[in-house]
Amino acid sequence: RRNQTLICAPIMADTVDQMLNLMQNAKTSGADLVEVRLDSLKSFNPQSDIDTIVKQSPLPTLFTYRPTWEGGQYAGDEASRLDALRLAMELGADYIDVELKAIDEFNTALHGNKSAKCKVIVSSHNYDNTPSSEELGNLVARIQASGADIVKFATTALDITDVARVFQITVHSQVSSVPIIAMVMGEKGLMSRILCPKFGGYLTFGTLEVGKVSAPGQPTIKDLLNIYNFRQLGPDTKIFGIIGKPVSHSKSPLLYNEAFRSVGFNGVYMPLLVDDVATLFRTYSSLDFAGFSCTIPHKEAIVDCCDEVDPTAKLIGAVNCVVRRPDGKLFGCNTDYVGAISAIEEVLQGSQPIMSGSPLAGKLFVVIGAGGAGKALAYGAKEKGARVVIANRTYERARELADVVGGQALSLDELSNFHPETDMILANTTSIGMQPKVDDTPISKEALRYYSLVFDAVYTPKITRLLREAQESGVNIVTGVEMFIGQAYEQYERFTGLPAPKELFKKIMAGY
Ligand code: SKM
Repeated sequence: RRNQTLICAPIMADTVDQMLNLMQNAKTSGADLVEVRLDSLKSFNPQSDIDTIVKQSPLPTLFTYRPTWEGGQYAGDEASRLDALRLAMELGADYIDVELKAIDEFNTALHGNKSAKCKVIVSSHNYDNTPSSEELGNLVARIQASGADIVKFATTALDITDVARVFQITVHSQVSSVPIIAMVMGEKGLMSRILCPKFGGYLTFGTLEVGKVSAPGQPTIKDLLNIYNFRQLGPDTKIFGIIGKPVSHSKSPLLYNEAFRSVGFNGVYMPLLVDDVATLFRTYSSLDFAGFSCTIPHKEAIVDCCDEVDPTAKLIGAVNCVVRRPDGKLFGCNTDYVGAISAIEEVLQGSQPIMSGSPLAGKLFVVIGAGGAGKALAYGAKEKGARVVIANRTYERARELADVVGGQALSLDELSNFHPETDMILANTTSIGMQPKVDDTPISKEALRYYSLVFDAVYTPKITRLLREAQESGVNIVTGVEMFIGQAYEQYERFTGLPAPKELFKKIMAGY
Protein backbone atom coordinates (compact mmCIF):
# COMPACT_ATOMS: atom_id res chain seq x y z
CA ARG A 1 0.00 0.00 0.00
CA ARG A 2 1.56 3.25 -1.16
CA ASN A 3 -0.87 5.72 0.46
CA GLN A 4 -3.01 6.51 3.49
CA THR A 5 -6.16 7.56 1.65
CA LEU A 6 -9.23 5.73 2.91
CA ILE A 7 -12.08 4.24 0.92
CA CYS A 8 -15.46 5.04 2.43
CA ALA A 9 -18.57 3.08 1.42
CA PRO A 10 -21.78 5.13 1.58
CA ILE A 11 -24.49 3.03 3.21
CA MET A 12 -28.05 3.86 2.28
CA ALA A 13 -30.96 1.60 3.19
CA ASP A 14 -34.54 1.65 4.48
CA THR A 15 -33.78 -0.28 7.67
CA VAL A 16 -30.95 -0.71 10.16
CA ASP A 17 -30.81 -4.46 9.41
CA GLN A 18 -30.26 -3.78 5.73
CA MET A 19 -27.60 -1.27 6.67
CA LEU A 20 -25.76 -3.82 8.78
CA ASN A 21 -25.77 -6.25 5.87
CA LEU A 22 -24.40 -3.64 3.52
CA MET A 23 -21.72 -2.76 6.08
CA GLN A 24 -20.56 -6.38 6.07
CA ASN A 25 -20.41 -6.25 2.27
CA ALA A 26 -18.40 -3.05 2.51
CA LYS A 27 -15.85 -4.77 4.68
CA THR A 28 -15.64 -7.78 2.36
CA SER A 29 -15.24 -5.45 -0.61
CA GLY A 30 -12.22 -3.81 1.00
CA ALA A 31 -13.63 -0.49 2.24
CA ASP A 32 -11.88 1.15 5.21
CA LEU A 33 -14.95 2.81 6.70
CA VAL A 34 -18.67 3.24 6.14
CA GLU A 35 -20.74 6.38 5.85
CA VAL A 36 -24.09 5.72 7.51
CA ARG A 37 -26.63 7.87 5.74
CA LEU A 38 -29.20 8.28 8.49
CA ASP A 39 -31.41 10.27 6.13
CA SER A 40 -32.02 7.14 4.04
CA LEU A 41 -33.72 5.23 6.91
CA LYS A 42 -37.49 4.95 6.54
CA SER A 43 -38.00 4.86 10.28
CA PHE A 44 -35.39 6.00 12.76
CA ASN A 45 -35.11 5.66 16.52
CA PRO A 46 -31.93 7.67 17.18
CA GLN A 47 -30.82 6.22 20.51
CA SER A 48 -31.26 2.51 19.78
CA ASP A 49 -30.51 2.60 16.04
CA ILE A 50 -27.26 4.53 16.34
CA ASP A 51 -26.21 2.37 19.28
CA THR A 52 -26.85 -0.81 17.30
CA ILE A 53 -24.99 0.47 14.27
CA VAL A 54 -21.95 1.64 16.23
CA LYS A 55 -21.76 -1.62 18.18
CA GLN A 56 -22.29 -3.93 15.24
CA SER A 57 -20.43 -2.15 12.49
CA PRO A 58 -17.48 -4.19 11.24
CA LEU A 59 -15.76 -0.97 10.15
CA PRO A 60 -15.21 2.53 11.57
CA THR A 61 -18.33 4.67 11.15
CA LEU A 62 -19.05 8.08 9.72
CA PHE A 63 -22.57 9.33 10.48
CA THR A 64 -24.22 11.70 8.04
CA TYR A 65 -27.79 12.99 8.33
CA ARG A 66 -28.09 14.99 5.15
CA PRO A 67 -30.96 17.49 4.98
CA THR A 68 -32.85 18.18 1.77
CA TRP A 69 -31.39 21.69 1.65
CA GLU A 70 -27.92 20.12 1.17
CA GLY A 71 -29.01 17.43 -1.30
CA GLY A 72 -30.05 14.74 1.22
CA GLN A 73 -33.37 13.15 2.15
CA TYR A 74 -34.03 14.50 5.66
CA ALA A 75 -36.88 17.00 5.64
CA GLY A 76 -37.55 17.32 9.39
CA ASP A 77 -36.62 19.98 11.89
CA GLU A 78 -33.05 21.06 12.40
CA ALA A 79 -32.85 20.62 16.17
CA SER A 80 -33.71 16.89 16.02
CA ARG A 81 -31.26 16.39 13.20
CA LEU A 82 -28.37 17.96 15.07
CA ASP A 83 -29.40 16.08 18.24
CA ALA A 84 -29.02 12.81 16.36
CA LEU A 85 -25.54 13.76 15.16
CA ARG A 86 -24.53 14.73 18.69
CA LEU A 87 -25.87 11.41 19.91
CA ALA A 88 -23.80 9.59 17.29
CA MET A 89 -20.74 11.39 18.64
CA GLU A 90 -21.57 10.33 22.21
CA LEU A 91 -22.33 6.75 21.26
CA GLY A 92 -18.94 6.19 19.67
CA ALA A 93 -19.04 7.25 16.02
CA ASP A 94 -15.56 7.67 14.59
CA TYR A 95 -16.66 10.59 12.45
CA ILE A 96 -19.73 12.74 12.01
CA ASP A 97 -20.46 15.00 9.04
CA VAL A 98 -21.97 18.39 9.84
CA GLU A 99 -22.82 20.82 7.05
CA LEU A 100 -20.99 24.14 7.09
CA LYS A 101 -24.37 25.89 7.10
CA ALA A 102 -25.28 24.09 10.35
CA ILE A 103 -21.96 23.96 12.17
CA ASP A 104 -22.43 27.10 14.28
CA GLU A 105 -25.75 25.85 15.59
CA PHE A 106 -24.23 22.42 16.18
CA ASN A 107 -21.26 23.86 18.08
CA THR A 108 -23.52 26.02 20.23
CA ALA A 109 -25.65 23.02 21.21
CA LEU A 110 -22.52 21.00 21.95
CA HIS A 111 -21.50 23.36 24.80
CA GLY A 112 -17.88 22.35 24.32
CA ASN A 113 -18.61 18.69 25.08
CA LYS A 114 -16.86 17.33 22.04
CA SER A 115 -15.90 13.69 22.25
CA ALA A 116 -12.17 13.18 21.88
CA LYS A 117 -12.55 10.09 19.75
CA CYS A 118 -14.94 11.51 17.18
CA LYS A 119 -13.68 13.63 14.31
CA VAL A 120 -16.00 16.28 12.96
CA ILE A 121 -16.09 16.62 9.21
CA VAL A 122 -17.52 19.96 8.18
CA SER A 123 -18.92 19.74 4.68
CA SER A 124 -20.15 21.89 1.85
CA HIS A 125 -21.84 20.67 -1.34
CA ASN A 126 -22.27 22.57 -4.56
CA TYR A 127 -24.54 20.80 -7.05
CA ASP A 128 -24.33 23.55 -9.67
CA ASN A 129 -20.69 24.09 -10.53
CA THR A 130 -17.09 24.36 -9.32
CA PRO A 131 -16.27 27.90 -8.16
CA SER A 132 -13.02 29.73 -8.89
CA SER A 133 -9.80 28.85 -7.02
CA GLU A 134 -10.18 31.96 -4.95
CA GLU A 135 -13.72 31.11 -3.89
CA LEU A 136 -12.70 27.54 -3.10
CA GLY A 137 -9.80 28.82 -1.03
CA ASN A 138 -12.19 31.04 0.93
CA LEU A 139 -14.58 28.15 1.43
CA VAL A 140 -11.82 25.95 2.86
CA ALA A 141 -10.73 28.79 5.16
CA ARG A 142 -14.30 29.19 6.45
CA ILE A 143 -14.64 25.44 7.04
CA GLN A 144 -11.34 25.38 8.90
CA ALA A 145 -12.33 28.37 11.00
CA SER A 146 -15.51 26.57 12.05
CA GLY A 147 -13.40 24.15 14.07
CA ALA A 148 -13.52 21.25 11.65
CA ASP A 149 -11.22 18.30 12.27
CA ILE A 150 -11.54 17.45 8.59
CA VAL A 151 -12.53 19.77 5.77
CA LYS A 152 -14.90 18.40 3.15
CA PHE A 153 -16.27 20.00 0.04
CA ALA A 154 -17.85 18.61 -3.08
CA THR A 155 -18.50 20.59 -6.22
CA THR A 156 -19.93 19.70 -9.62
CA ALA A 157 -17.83 19.31 -12.77
CA LEU A 158 -19.25 21.16 -15.76
CA ASP A 159 -15.94 20.49 -17.52
CA ILE A 160 -13.14 18.05 -16.72
CA THR A 161 -10.76 20.96 -16.17
CA ASP A 162 -12.79 22.00 -13.10
CA VAL A 163 -11.06 19.15 -11.27
CA ALA A 164 -7.68 20.90 -11.57
CA ARG A 165 -8.73 23.66 -9.18
CA VAL A 166 -9.83 21.10 -6.64
CA PHE A 167 -6.54 19.16 -6.91
CA GLN A 168 -4.72 22.43 -6.31
CA ILE A 169 -6.67 22.98 -3.08
CA THR A 170 -6.05 19.40 -1.94
CA VAL A 171 -2.31 19.71 -2.52
CA HIS A 172 -2.25 23.05 -0.75
CA SER A 173 -4.09 21.58 2.25
CA GLN A 174 -1.42 18.89 2.46
CA VAL A 175 1.25 21.53 2.76
CA SER A 176 -0.63 23.19 5.63
CA SER A 177 -1.54 19.81 7.22
CA VAL A 178 -5.30 20.21 6.95
CA PRO A 179 -6.97 16.84 6.38
CA ILE A 180 -9.26 17.35 3.40
CA ILE A 181 -11.89 15.47 1.46
CA ALA A 182 -12.37 17.25 -1.84
CA MET A 183 -14.53 15.75 -4.57
CA VAL A 184 -15.87 16.86 -7.90
CA MET A 185 -19.22 15.26 -8.64
CA GLY A 186 -20.44 13.98 -12.00
CA GLU A 187 -18.81 11.89 -14.72
CA LYS A 188 -16.46 14.72 -15.65
CA GLY A 189 -15.20 14.74 -12.06
CA LEU A 190 -14.28 11.05 -11.91
CA MET A 191 -10.55 11.68 -11.74
CA SER A 192 -10.99 13.67 -8.54
CA ARG A 193 -12.28 10.48 -6.93
CA ILE A 194 -9.65 8.11 -8.34
CA LEU A 195 -6.62 10.34 -7.82
CA CYS A 196 -7.22 11.23 -4.14
CA PRO A 197 -4.19 9.20 -3.04
CA LYS A 198 -1.91 10.95 -5.50
CA PHE A 199 -2.81 14.39 -4.20
CA GLY A 200 -3.21 13.39 -0.55
CA GLY A 201 -7.00 13.47 -0.02
CA TYR A 202 -8.17 12.01 3.30
CA LEU A 203 -10.74 9.67 1.77
CA THR A 204 -12.69 8.86 -1.35
CA PHE A 205 -16.14 7.34 -1.68
CA GLY A 206 -16.59 3.95 -3.31
CA THR A 207 -19.95 2.27 -3.80
CA LEU A 208 -20.88 -1.35 -3.25
CA GLU A 209 -22.80 -1.62 -6.48
CA VAL A 210 -22.79 0.10 -9.85
CA GLY A 211 -25.19 3.01 -9.81
CA LYS A 212 -25.99 2.80 -6.07
CA VAL A 213 -24.36 6.17 -5.45
CA SER A 214 -24.88 8.69 -2.68
CA ALA A 215 -23.54 11.45 -4.95
CA PRO A 216 -23.14 11.59 -8.74
CA GLY A 217 -20.03 10.04 -10.25
CA GLN A 218 -18.93 7.70 -7.46
CA PRO A 219 -16.99 4.66 -8.72
CA THR A 220 -17.47 1.23 -7.16
CA ILE A 221 -15.03 -0.01 -4.51
CA LYS A 222 -14.31 -2.90 -6.83
CA ASP A 223 -13.25 -0.61 -9.66
CA LEU A 224 -11.14 1.55 -7.35
CA LEU A 225 -9.27 -1.48 -6.08
CA ASN A 226 -9.26 -3.85 -9.05
CA ILE A 227 -9.16 -1.53 -12.04
CA TYR A 228 -7.45 1.60 -10.75
CA ASN A 229 -5.04 -0.11 -8.32
CA PHE A 230 -6.08 2.45 -5.72
CA ARG A 231 -3.79 1.22 -2.94
CA GLN A 232 -0.75 1.52 -5.17
CA LEU A 233 -1.29 5.15 -6.18
CA GLY A 234 1.03 7.78 -4.75
CA PRO A 235 2.54 11.21 -5.39
CA ASP A 236 4.78 9.87 -8.18
CA THR A 237 2.10 7.92 -10.02
CA LYS A 238 1.93 8.95 -13.68
CA ILE A 239 -1.52 9.76 -15.05
CA PHE A 240 -2.83 8.40 -18.35
CA GLY A 241 -6.30 8.42 -19.82
CA ILE A 242 -8.61 7.97 -22.74
CA ILE A 243 -10.01 11.25 -24.08
CA GLY A 244 -13.48 10.84 -25.56
CA LYS A 245 -17.11 11.86 -25.53
CA PRO A 246 -18.78 9.52 -24.75
CA VAL A 247 -16.07 7.55 -23.00
CA SER A 248 -17.61 5.38 -20.28
CA HIS A 249 -17.83 2.41 -22.70
CA SER A 250 -14.06 2.33 -23.23
CA LYS A 251 -12.20 -0.83 -22.26
CA SER A 252 -8.84 0.95 -22.38
CA PRO A 253 -8.72 1.42 -18.58
CA LEU A 254 -9.10 -2.35 -18.16
CA LEU A 255 -6.21 -3.07 -20.49
CA TYR A 256 -3.62 -0.56 -19.39
CA ASN A 257 -4.21 -0.67 -15.65
CA GLU A 258 -3.94 -4.44 -15.51
CA ALA A 259 -0.84 -4.34 -17.69
CA PHE A 260 0.70 -1.61 -15.50
CA ARG A 261 0.01 -3.74 -12.45
CA SER A 262 1.49 -6.86 -14.01
CA VAL A 263 4.90 -5.20 -14.31
CA GLY A 264 4.71 -2.84 -11.33
CA PHE A 265 4.61 0.26 -13.56
CA ASN A 266 3.67 3.27 -11.44
CA GLY A 267 0.82 4.64 -13.54
CA VAL A 268 -2.95 4.89 -13.58
CA TYR A 269 -5.20 5.09 -16.63
CA MET A 270 -8.67 6.65 -16.51
CA PRO A 271 -11.63 7.51 -18.72
CA LEU A 272 -11.58 11.27 -19.38
CA LEU A 273 -14.88 12.76 -20.52
CA VAL A 274 -13.61 15.73 -22.50
CA ASP A 275 -15.47 18.54 -24.26
CA ASP A 276 -12.47 20.39 -25.61
CA VAL A 277 -8.99 18.91 -26.00
CA ALA A 278 -7.15 22.24 -26.23
CA THR A 279 -8.55 23.31 -22.84
CA LEU A 280 -7.69 19.91 -21.37
CA PHE A 281 -4.06 20.13 -22.47
CA ARG A 282 -3.73 23.74 -21.40
CA THR A 283 -5.01 22.87 -17.91
CA TYR A 284 -3.24 19.58 -17.30
CA SER A 285 0.19 20.52 -18.56
CA SER A 286 2.43 19.05 -15.86
CA LEU A 287 4.65 16.00 -16.36
CA ASP A 288 2.21 14.06 -14.13
CA PHE A 289 -0.13 13.83 -17.11
CA ALA A 290 2.09 11.52 -19.06
CA GLY A 291 -0.01 10.14 -21.91
CA PHE A 292 -3.41 10.03 -23.55
CA SER A 293 -5.37 7.81 -25.86
CA CYS A 294 -7.99 9.56 -27.95
CA THR A 295 -11.28 8.35 -29.34
CA ILE A 296 -14.47 9.66 -30.98
CA PRO A 297 -15.06 12.60 -31.56
CA HIS A 298 -11.68 14.19 -30.83
CA LYS A 299 -9.19 12.30 -33.01
CA GLU A 300 -8.97 15.06 -35.59
CA ALA A 301 -9.17 18.15 -33.37
CA ILE A 302 -6.40 16.76 -31.18
CA VAL A 303 -3.87 16.92 -34.05
CA ASP A 304 -3.51 20.69 -33.72
CA CYS A 305 -3.28 20.45 -29.93
CA CYS A 306 -0.04 18.43 -30.03
CA ASP A 307 3.39 20.09 -30.11
CA GLU A 308 4.62 17.56 -32.63
CA VAL A 309 2.79 15.01 -34.77
CA ASP A 310 4.18 11.88 -36.38
CA PRO A 311 4.26 12.32 -40.20
CA THR A 312 1.86 9.41 -40.88
CA ALA A 313 -0.65 10.69 -38.32
CA LYS A 314 -0.36 14.09 -39.97
CA LEU A 315 -1.08 12.55 -43.37
CA ILE A 316 -4.03 10.68 -41.93
CA GLY A 317 -5.20 13.81 -40.15
CA ALA A 318 -6.01 11.92 -36.95
CA VAL A 319 -4.20 11.13 -33.72
CA ASN A 320 -5.25 8.47 -31.22
CA CYS A 321 -2.16 8.40 -28.99
CA VAL A 322 -0.34 11.28 -27.30
CA VAL A 323 2.72 11.00 -25.10
CA ARG A 324 4.38 13.67 -23.06
CA ARG A 325 8.09 13.99 -23.62
CA PRO A 326 10.45 14.65 -20.69
CA ASP A 327 10.59 18.30 -21.78
CA GLY A 328 6.80 18.49 -21.35
CA LYS A 329 6.01 18.61 -25.09
CA LEU A 330 3.15 16.50 -26.43
CA PHE A 331 3.83 14.10 -29.28
CA GLY A 332 0.87 12.67 -31.23
CA CYS A 333 0.73 9.59 -33.41
CA ASN A 334 -1.76 7.15 -34.89
CA THR A 335 -1.83 3.49 -33.90
CA ASP A 336 -5.30 2.79 -35.30
CA TYR A 337 -4.39 2.04 -38.86
CA VAL A 338 -1.79 -0.57 -38.01
CA GLY A 339 -4.19 -2.17 -35.51
CA ALA A 340 -7.06 -2.42 -37.97
CA ILE A 341 -5.19 -3.19 -41.17
CA SER A 342 -3.08 -5.95 -39.66
CA ALA A 343 -6.19 -7.61 -38.17
CA ILE A 344 -7.92 -7.48 -41.57
CA GLU A 345 -4.83 -8.75 -43.41
CA GLU A 346 -4.52 -11.65 -41.00
CA VAL A 347 -8.03 -12.90 -41.77
CA LEU A 348 -7.64 -12.40 -45.53
CA GLN A 349 -4.30 -14.18 -45.45
CA GLY A 350 -5.91 -17.10 -43.65
CA SER A 351 -8.30 -17.77 -46.52
CA GLN A 352 -5.69 -17.57 -49.27
CA PRO A 353 -2.47 -19.30 -50.17
CA ILE A 354 0.56 -17.54 -48.67
CA MET A 355 1.72 -14.89 -51.08
CA SER A 356 4.04 -11.97 -51.01
CA GLY A 357 2.56 -8.50 -50.65
CA SER A 358 -0.66 -7.52 -48.92
CA PRO A 359 -3.86 -9.49 -49.53
CA LEU A 360 -5.52 -6.08 -49.69
CA ALA A 361 -3.70 -5.14 -52.90
CA GLY A 362 -6.15 -4.49 -55.72
CA LYS A 363 -9.26 -5.02 -53.57
CA LEU A 364 -12.16 -2.57 -53.50
CA PHE A 365 -12.13 -1.32 -49.91
CA VAL A 366 -15.23 0.54 -48.73
CA VAL A 367 -14.79 2.70 -45.63
CA ILE A 368 -17.92 3.94 -43.85
CA GLY A 369 -17.21 7.21 -42.08
CA ALA A 370 -14.75 10.02 -42.70
CA GLY A 371 -13.80 10.84 -39.11
CA GLY A 372 -10.55 10.01 -37.34
CA ALA A 373 -10.81 6.23 -37.62
CA GLY A 374 -12.18 6.47 -41.18
CA LYS A 375 -9.15 8.46 -42.23
CA ALA A 376 -6.80 5.95 -40.61
CA LEU A 377 -8.45 2.98 -42.35
CA ALA A 378 -8.61 4.75 -45.71
CA TYR A 379 -4.95 5.68 -45.46
CA GLY A 380 -3.93 2.17 -44.40
CA ALA A 381 -5.94 0.45 -47.15
CA LYS A 382 -4.57 2.81 -49.77
CA GLU A 383 -1.03 2.19 -48.57
CA LYS A 384 -1.60 -1.55 -49.01
CA GLY A 385 -2.65 -1.04 -52.61
CA ALA A 386 -6.43 -1.26 -52.23
CA ARG A 387 -8.83 0.90 -54.24
CA VAL A 388 -10.63 2.99 -51.63
CA VAL A 389 -14.27 4.12 -51.52
CA ILE A 390 -15.53 6.41 -48.75
CA ALA A 391 -19.21 6.38 -47.76
CA ASN A 392 -20.30 9.02 -45.31
CA ARG A 393 -23.52 10.55 -44.04
CA THR A 394 -22.30 13.98 -45.14
CA TYR A 395 -21.22 13.48 -48.73
CA GLU A 396 -18.86 16.47 -48.74
CA ARG A 397 -16.73 14.95 -46.00
CA ALA A 398 -16.57 11.68 -47.93
CA ARG A 399 -15.51 13.64 -51.00
CA GLU A 400 -12.74 15.44 -49.10
CA LEU A 401 -11.27 12.23 -47.72
CA ALA A 402 -11.66 10.42 -51.05
CA ASP A 403 -9.72 13.23 -52.73
CA VAL A 404 -6.90 12.87 -50.22
CA VAL A 405 -6.53 9.11 -50.70
CA GLY A 406 -7.42 9.19 -54.37
CA GLY A 407 -10.66 7.25 -54.12
CA GLN A 408 -14.37 7.38 -54.80
CA ALA A 409 -16.98 9.05 -52.55
CA LEU A 410 -20.54 7.99 -51.75
CA SER A 411 -23.26 9.23 -49.45
CA LEU A 412 -24.35 6.67 -46.88
CA ASP A 413 -27.74 6.34 -48.61
CA GLU A 414 -26.07 5.05 -51.76
CA LEU A 415 -24.10 2.38 -49.96
CA SER A 416 -26.67 -0.41 -49.95
CA ASN A 417 -26.99 -0.24 -53.76
CA PHE A 418 -23.27 0.09 -54.40
CA HIS A 419 -21.84 -3.16 -55.72
CA PRO A 420 -19.74 -2.68 -58.83
CA GLU A 421 -18.04 -6.01 -58.12
CA THR A 422 -17.94 -8.86 -55.60
CA ASP A 423 -15.25 -9.80 -53.11
CA MET A 424 -15.12 -6.27 -51.70
CA ILE A 425 -13.99 -5.30 -48.18
CA LEU A 426 -16.24 -3.24 -45.89
CA ALA A 427 -15.02 -1.28 -42.86
CA ASN A 428 -17.40 0.61 -40.57
CA THR A 429 -15.56 3.35 -38.69
CA THR A 430 -18.60 5.28 -37.43
CA SER A 431 -20.25 4.70 -34.06
CA ILE A 432 -23.37 3.29 -35.76
CA GLY A 433 -24.35 0.14 -33.85
CA MET A 434 -22.42 1.03 -30.71
CA GLN A 435 -24.04 0.56 -27.31
CA PRO A 436 -26.68 1.59 -26.46
CA LYS A 437 -28.01 1.79 -30.05
CA VAL A 438 -27.20 -1.83 -30.86
CA ASP A 439 -30.05 -2.24 -33.39
CA ASP A 440 -28.54 0.31 -35.76
CA THR A 441 -26.51 -0.74 -38.78
CA PRO A 442 -25.00 1.29 -41.63
CA ILE A 443 -25.91 -0.99 -44.56
CA SER A 444 -28.70 -3.37 -45.60
CA LYS A 445 -28.10 -7.06 -45.01
CA GLU A 446 -28.79 -7.87 -48.68
CA ALA A 447 -25.84 -5.75 -49.76
CA LEU A 448 -23.39 -7.69 -47.62
CA ARG A 449 -23.16 -10.63 -50.04
CA TYR A 450 -20.98 -8.54 -52.34
CA TYR A 451 -18.29 -8.46 -49.68
CA SER A 452 -15.74 -11.10 -48.71
CA LEU A 453 -14.86 -9.43 -45.42
CA VAL A 454 -16.66 -7.04 -43.10
CA PHE A 455 -14.86 -5.14 -40.35
CA ASP A 456 -16.44 -3.01 -37.61
CA ALA A 457 -14.40 -0.57 -35.51
CA VAL A 458 -17.17 -0.58 -32.88
CA TYR A 459 -16.23 -2.96 -30.08
CA THR A 460 -19.09 -2.49 -27.65
CA PRO A 461 -20.82 -4.86 -28.37
CA LYS A 462 -18.19 -7.15 -29.81
CA ILE A 463 -20.60 -8.55 -32.40
CA THR A 464 -22.54 -5.58 -33.74
CA ARG A 465 -25.65 -5.98 -35.84
CA LEU A 466 -23.46 -5.34 -38.91
CA LEU A 467 -21.11 -8.19 -38.00
CA ARG A 468 -23.96 -10.54 -37.07
CA GLU A 469 -25.64 -9.98 -40.43
CA ALA A 470 -22.31 -10.46 -42.20
CA GLN A 471 -21.83 -13.79 -40.41
CA GLU A 472 -25.37 -14.84 -41.32
CA SER A 473 -24.52 -14.03 -44.94
CA GLY A 474 -21.43 -16.25 -44.77
CA VAL A 475 -19.00 -13.34 -44.90
CA ASN A 476 -15.70 -13.26 -42.92
CA ILE A 477 -15.64 -10.75 -40.10
CA VAL A 478 -13.03 -8.83 -38.15
CA THR A 479 -14.31 -7.33 -34.90
CA GLY A 480 -13.49 -4.00 -33.34
CA VAL A 481 -12.00 -5.93 -30.44
CA GLU A 482 -9.19 -7.15 -32.69
CA MET A 483 -8.47 -3.62 -33.88
CA PHE A 484 -8.76 -2.35 -30.32
CA ILE A 485 -6.13 -4.79 -29.11
CA GLY A 486 -3.92 -4.08 -32.11
CA GLN A 487 -3.94 -0.31 -31.64
CA ALA A 488 -3.20 -0.68 -27.92
CA TYR A 489 0.15 -2.49 -28.38
CA GLU A 490 1.98 0.52 -29.74
CA GLN A 491 0.30 2.89 -27.28
CA TYR A 492 1.40 0.78 -24.33
CA GLU A 493 4.96 0.71 -25.62
CA ARG A 494 5.01 4.45 -26.08
CA PHE A 495 3.47 5.08 -22.65
CA THR A 496 5.78 2.79 -20.68
CA GLY A 497 8.85 2.16 -22.82
CA LEU A 498 8.19 -1.54 -22.20
CA PRO A 499 7.15 -4.28 -24.65
CA ALA A 500 3.37 -4.69 -24.94
CA PRO A 501 1.98 -7.70 -23.04
CA LYS A 502 0.16 -9.01 -26.11
CA GLU A 503 -1.07 -12.24 -24.56
CA LEU A 504 -2.36 -10.42 -21.48
CA PHE A 505 -4.27 -7.91 -23.65
CA LYS A 506 -5.87 -10.77 -25.59
CA LYS A 507 -6.75 -12.56 -22.38
CA ILE A 508 -8.36 -9.47 -20.85
CA MET A 509 -10.44 -8.81 -23.94
CA ALA A 510 -11.43 -12.48 -24.30
CA GLY A 511 -12.95 -12.28 -20.86
CA TYR A 512 -15.34 -9.56 -21.90
O1 SKM B 1 -8.06 4.42 -31.17
C1 SKM B 1 -8.65 3.81 -30.04
C2 SKM B 1 -8.34 4.60 -28.80
O2 SKM B 1 -6.96 4.71 -28.64
C3 SKM B 1 -8.93 3.91 -27.59
C4 SKM B 1 -10.31 3.48 -27.78
C5 SKM B 1 -11.13 3.21 -26.60
O3 SKM B 1 -10.60 3.17 -25.50
O4 SKM B 1 -12.34 2.96 -26.76
C6 SKM B 1 -10.84 3.28 -29.02
C7 SKM B 1 -10.14 3.66 -30.26
O5 SKM B 1 -10.68 4.87 -30.73
